[in-house]
Amino acid sequence: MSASLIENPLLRASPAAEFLDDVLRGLSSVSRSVPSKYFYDDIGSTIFDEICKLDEYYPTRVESEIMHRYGNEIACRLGANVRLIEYGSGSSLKTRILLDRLVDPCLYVPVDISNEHLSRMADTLATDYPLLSVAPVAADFTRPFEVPKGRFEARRTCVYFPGSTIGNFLQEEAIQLLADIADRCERGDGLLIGFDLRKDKDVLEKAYNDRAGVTAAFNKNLLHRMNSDLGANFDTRQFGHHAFFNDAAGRIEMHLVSLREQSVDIADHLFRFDRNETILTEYSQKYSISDFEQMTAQVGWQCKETWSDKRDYFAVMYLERSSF
Ligand code: AVJ
Repeated sequence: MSASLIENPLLRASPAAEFLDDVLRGLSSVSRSVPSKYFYDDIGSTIFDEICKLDEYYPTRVESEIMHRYGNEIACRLGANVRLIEYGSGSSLKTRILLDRLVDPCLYVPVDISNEHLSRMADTLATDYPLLSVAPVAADFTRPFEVPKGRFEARRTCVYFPGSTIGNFLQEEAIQLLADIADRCERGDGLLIGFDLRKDKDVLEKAYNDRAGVTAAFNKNLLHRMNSDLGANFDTRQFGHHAFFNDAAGRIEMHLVSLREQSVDIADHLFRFDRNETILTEYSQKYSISDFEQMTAQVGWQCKETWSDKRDYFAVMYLERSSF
């Protein structure tokens, strides 16, 4: 372990009891769903990294391009001696582009729900950036968590929320989350956030239905995870992957489809599925820049600058905490 890695053994994200509660609740309701945060066990995080390399999955590639092209401007906006807190850090690949350009960052706090994945990534990052203090926090960022202070006083805190993860939330939940982040920030603190823009339906649907079937495997990993972590008995061959763009709502919806009538046991509960009945596993909301500006302004954020690619596929926005 590197000397600059600050251990934080007290936190463990998403214990099995919470997972079970959420699954039982989600499968008992009329339109069935499981929260998308449960995709990210160790295997799911690894499959997600594979998705990011797919030709069809443009968001990661385009966001990285934006970070490369405008990285110096972005680093300038954040300023020197920043404390960077990343929500849903995954493998921190885009963060490296930013870290390479930031002037003397005080502390990097990657927050992720996938414990094992997070500690491996924090370890490599601390080795690759020996001058940076890295304090990983294994937590579900939709719930309150403690943010480490670090050894040096930071000039400002900046929350980094890349990858269009915000798109996984319903708009009212997204607004709540952005308000919670604002609450925990001081005036002048920053938010650097990446979100996916609305575009041609065909491009969108291809991104969530890749030919190699990696997205399907990612979706179906949720069934495997319920089997291994909750002792469920899903026959994973009897469920299919279904992802489509819901035009009216402006979002991709991802479902698991029951391929026949069947029953599944989960911890003494029996769930019956009709043929073609679905479990909603993910929303991926596509925003416009002006929607996003309005949405954030409601909860104490002032947009300072937005960067996007030539085709307007993706946007990275820098905002500062204003007074309400
Ligand atoms: C990481 C949530 C942004 O919504 O595009 C990728 C997850 N799901 N392919 C997205 C995902 C299917 C991804 N986010």
